[in-house]
Formats: sequence, C-alpha cells, structure tokens
Amino acid sequence: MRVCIIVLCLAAVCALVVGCEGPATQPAGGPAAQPAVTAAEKPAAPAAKRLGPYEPVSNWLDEEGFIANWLVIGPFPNPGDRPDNKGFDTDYLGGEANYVPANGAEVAKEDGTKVKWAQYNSPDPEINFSSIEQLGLEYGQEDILTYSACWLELKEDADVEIRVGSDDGYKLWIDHKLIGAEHVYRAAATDQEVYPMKLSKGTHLILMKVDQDWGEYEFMLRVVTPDGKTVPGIKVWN
Ligand SMILES: [Ca+2]
Ligand SMILES: [Ca+2]
Repeated sequence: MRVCIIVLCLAAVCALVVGCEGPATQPAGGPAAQPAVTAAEKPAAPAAKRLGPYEPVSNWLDEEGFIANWLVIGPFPNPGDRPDNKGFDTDYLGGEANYVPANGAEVAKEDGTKVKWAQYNSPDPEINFSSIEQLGLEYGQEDILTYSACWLELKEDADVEIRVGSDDGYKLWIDHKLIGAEHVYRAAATDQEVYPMKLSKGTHLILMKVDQDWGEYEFMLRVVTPDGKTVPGIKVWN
C-alpha cells in the first residue's frame, strides 16, 4: 500500500512538472504534431523544449517566407571529393527519416565524440554554417556535413511551395518523408528547387541535411504560397 501511495505521488509530481513546461514549450493550439496531407502518415514525437514562435523573414529583394530559426547539429564527416563525397548517403542520426531532434539532444559520432543540437536564429535568410558559433567551423572548412531542423505551424490547410537553395547538396525530409535529394556541387541561390505540396493545419517537422565539399557552405529554405508570398499565419519553432 505504501509503495502504491509513493508511486501515485511521483506520478502526480511528474504530471505537474510536465503540465508546467507544456504551455511554454509547445506550439499553441492543440497537439504537438499532425500529419501533412501529402507527407508521411507517421506522427512526430511530442514537442520537447521547442523555442518560438518565430516569423519567416524576407531578403533584400523582398522575397518572402525564408526560415531563419533552426536547430543545427554537426559537423559530421563527409570524406571525398566531387562528385562523390561519402557523407551524403551516410546516415549519422541512426535513422534520419524517423529522427525527431530536440534542443540539447546529443548525437554520438563515429570517433566517439558527441555533438549536440543547438538553436540558431540567423540574422539573414541564408543559413551560413561558418557563422554558426556552436558548430565551431572554420571558414571554408572542407568535407563536412550538418543537419538543420525546425517545425512549421500552420493555422489552416494550405497549398505551399518549399523552395530550397543550397551549397553544396542536400536531402530534405518533411514529416519523416524524403521530399528532395540533390547531390550537387554549386553556389546557393534562391529557389534552386521548388517542391509544391499541401500542408495540413498543425505542426510539421522540417529536416535538412546539407553537405560540403569545399568553399562556401550554406542553404536557404523558404515556405511560400504558389505566388511566392508568406503563408498567412505560419509560425516557425526550433
Ligand atoms: Ca573534398
Ligand atoms: Ca561548398
């Protein structure tokens, strides 16, 4: 009996703690995640320590809808030279498609060291990896790879376009479904690929894997209406 009481008390304390953290860490307005209309059926894990909400930003050409608030982790190795750096098809997350990131979560690397997901709020639409202090990269560092993730919260179902530019290549998952894979070597520009899709009301996980052979290292991703405008009411969490 005494054990039962203790267990009940512990459960009550846990419920209180979770209840206190909930409103501050989850997107407002309901469950943590809902499946995309066109994306995988697999639901995302419960939100944990998400930070936001943030608004998409515009660039100097008044192009709208760029996502500037991400969780980032790396660097991971990407050995080799064009056109076949080996990291592109190496899964460093122990299941990229199923992975759910969290601020502060660690990932072990092959060399025994660990790297940690960390929040990055970019001052620019471009996510320039050399500028992200917590990655600890040298400018022009070669043969590396990183992951970036965020959540989009939509107030209503919407027809959207995910538009990506990258230096060098990338893989993009939305709600655990591989949407795009471009094993390319190039300078980044706005809207190099455009992915039209329907996104349902609710929260969607965006996961970007960007690889680097040499030179500049960055990407930009924007979520817009088919005519290139910010999706009304969209929020970003990292
Ligand atoms: Ca190389
Ligand atoms: Ca590059």
